[in-house]
Parts: sequence; C-alpha cells; structure tokens
Amino acid sequence: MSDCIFCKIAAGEIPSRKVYEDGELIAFHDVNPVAPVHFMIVPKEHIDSLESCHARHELLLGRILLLVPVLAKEQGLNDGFKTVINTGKGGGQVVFHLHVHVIGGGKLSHV
Ligand code: D5M
Repeated sequence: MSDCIFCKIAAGEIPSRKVYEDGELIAFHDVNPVAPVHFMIVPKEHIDSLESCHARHELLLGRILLLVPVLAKEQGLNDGFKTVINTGKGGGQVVFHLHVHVIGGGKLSHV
C-alpha cells in the first residue's frame, strides 16, 4: 500500500531503528515507546490487521510469534516481556498494517 508507513519502512523508504530483517519480516523500535524496550515485528506483506489474516498467513504468524522471544532476549529482556497486537479502532490500533508490539524492561500494566 503506497500510503502505509510500515510498508514504507519495510521498503527502506523511510528510516527506522531496525532490530531485525529477513525476506518476510522486519522489526524496529517504536517511536513512542511505553517502556525502556519497545519494538514491533512487522510482516513486509501489507496485511491491515489480525482480522485480515487468512489460513495462508498461518506460517507467517507462527514465524512472527517464534521470533518474539528471540528478539526480546537480544534486546536484553531476560526477565520477561509483554506482547501486544492491537486490532481495529476499538482495539487501539493506529497503524493499519499488522504488527506485534514487544515491550519490557520496566514496570508494565497488567494485560
Ligand atoms: O501502534 C502503532 C505504533 O506505531 C505506535 O506505538 C507508534 C508507532 N509508530 C508510528 N510510526 C512509526 C514510525 N515511523 N517508526 C516507528 N514506530 C512508529 P498501534 O498498535 O497501531 O496502536
């Protein structure tokens, strides 16, 4: 999607503080962190939200979730972390390109 900020980050058209990249996924720090460590894992394919996922995304979603603890450890989160997927306006989603927040390193709210 040409007007999607995360598509532009995935394409390297706008800068990000990248923590990981492969052919399908990119991870970068959130510009508005809510904790000392706050990054997001994002599929390079434009998918609006979790609600827009289909069976063909099963492997991709699994890859994202399995990457979470790997990158969390790399970012120094050795005492646990929170994983959040905001979905839709009612779910607090602001950027409509699927992303998984990984948050930690400080006192976090429950759920
Ligand atoms: O969260 C979307 C998140 O995306 C929000 O925490 C800010 C972050 N954001 C927005 N633009 C950027 C750029 N350019 N770099 C890094 N992070 C960004 P949501 O789950 O949709 O509420």
